[in-house]
Amino acid sequence: MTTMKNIRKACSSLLMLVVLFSFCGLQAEPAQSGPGEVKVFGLVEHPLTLTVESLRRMKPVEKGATAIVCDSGQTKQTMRSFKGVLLRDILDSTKVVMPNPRERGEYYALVRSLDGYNVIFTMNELRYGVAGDGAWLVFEENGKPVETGGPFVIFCDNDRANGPRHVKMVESIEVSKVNAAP
Ligand SMILES: Nc1nc2c(c(=O)[nH]1)N[C@H]1C(S)=C(S)[C@@H](COP(=O)(O)O)O[C@H]1N2
Ligand SMILES: [Mo]
Repeated sequence: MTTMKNIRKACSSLLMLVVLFSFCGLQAEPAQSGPGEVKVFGLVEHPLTLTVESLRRMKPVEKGATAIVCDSGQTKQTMRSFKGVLLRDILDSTKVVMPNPRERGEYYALVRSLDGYNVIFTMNELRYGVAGDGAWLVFEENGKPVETGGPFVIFCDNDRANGPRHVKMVESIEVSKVNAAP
């Protein structure tokens, strides 16, 4: 009888642990990306640690001549080509946890850089707007590893002025939700 009790006790502790760990999966673990890595974390089922190698396996797209233009109108950088993966596809592959679809407009991805130049993209603009087709995590420019602000940059190639949302030295991408008042 006591053994049965013990087994039952052990089972329920194990269950508690499993529940605890599955919740931990949804916690915003600190983004300690190593060099050559971009951590994708936050409100996602499958956090990712992206590298050039893992991005290559995600069917990257190569695009042609592009200029980075500041909102002053000044051209900051030109490239003959770049290669990257859509931010939307990266986020979709992490399975963003969104239990209430009515709150979909409150979710965003915060792109952080090593020097603290950070940019948010909302999940709605990526899923339903033109930024979804233009926001790239770029790992190659002119057929080579990214030189200016590499190894990873994110920018939105169809922004009217694409300098402000051009993030160099990308460190991490955190999926989060605003604290909207009820
Ligand atoms: N990490 C990081 N990315 C950044 C910036 C920055 O200061 N740090 N400046 C932004 C701005 S305002 C523009 S216009 C473009 C080009 O900046 P540049 O003047 O450094 O070439 O990069 C953007 N990305
Ligand atoms: Mo700028």
